[in-house]
Amino acid sequence: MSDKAQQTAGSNEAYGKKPFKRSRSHFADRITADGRDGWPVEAGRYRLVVSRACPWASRALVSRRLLGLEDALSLAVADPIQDDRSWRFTLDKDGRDPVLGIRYLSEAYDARETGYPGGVSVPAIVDVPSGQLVTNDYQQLTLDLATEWTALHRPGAPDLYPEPLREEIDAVMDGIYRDVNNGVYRAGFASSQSEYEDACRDVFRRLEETSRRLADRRYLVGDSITEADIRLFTTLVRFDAVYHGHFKCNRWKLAEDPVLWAYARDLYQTPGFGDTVDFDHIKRHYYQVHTGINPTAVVPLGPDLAGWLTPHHRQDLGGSPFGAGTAPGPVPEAEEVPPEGRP
Ligand SMILES: N[C@@H](CCC(=O)N[C@@H](CS)C(=O)NCC(=O)O)C(=O)O
Repeated sequence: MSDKAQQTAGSNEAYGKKPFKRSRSHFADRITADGRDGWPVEAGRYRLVVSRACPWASRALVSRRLLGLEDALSLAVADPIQDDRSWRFTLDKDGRDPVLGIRYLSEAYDARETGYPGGVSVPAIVDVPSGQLVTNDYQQLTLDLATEWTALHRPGAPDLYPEPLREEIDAVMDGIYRDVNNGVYRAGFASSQSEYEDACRDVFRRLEETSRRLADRRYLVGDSITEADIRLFTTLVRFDAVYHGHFKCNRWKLAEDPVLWAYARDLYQTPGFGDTVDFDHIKRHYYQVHTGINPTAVVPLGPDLAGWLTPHHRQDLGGSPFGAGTAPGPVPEAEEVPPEGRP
């Protein structure tokens, strides 16, 4: 297996002699309003493929809900447990995605580039008419949903990446990406004591700094939800369920930091966030797929999820979740998270 494939994040091969290094997304075409990469924004043309286990894919799930893109950009949810051909559609009837007609996401990668040697990752956007993968660039994907797909946003959609705040949002996201979103992976897949300790320290140093920032402001930047909150949320919501135990980020639990725990609950209870989260998929994926760090593949029973629904009182800090906009409507019936994945 190539170095690149060995170090594909999230795969069971991600730990080895070398330090954990996240690979760059190989397919970085953008779907834009002007179609400059050959992929114009178009209602019904593309399919978003996610795993609800994956934090990077979950960003896209939240953005799509907040922006009301459910009808314009359809959704395929992969089985949280990959096999040796990676992400598969075994949750669907006959093990095939009903729109793309494929059994494995890799088929869309193959349709785009024969013999692509890298890993298959989610999130991915696939062009339905050709069956080709368009992008697996998780960093750009949500920014494009916010800024390029505006013609298809629902009325009242929030501005998740407002121009005047972009510099600050980017700076906040940069530190959170390095030390938190990716930091937990660096800790979890560390192959030496010192690599683990460095990563774990970075995780908690940044979380403590973020907790101080959020003590007297409801959201990370400005007075409303932005892309920065979405990116922090997808790691926080997994923290006690998988990162604390499985990835050994265990200096403290999220539920032990009053500020971050209330912040995460506030977002969880905001339409568009918690209604995309499947704790069952999250736990089974991490504990059963990464058998190098959990050889028995036993999935723990805890933590108790009931706390996610308790009052957070963050509204007392002011701010309004959607700015001048409104909350998204209900989750489409076909996309509801099953009871076993919810508190
Ligand atoms: N596209 C990026 C980030 C997305 C990512 O890491 N997704 C994970 C799931 S959380 C994935 O699909 N990994 C490939 C695998 O597990 O086979 C990458 O290749 O590193």
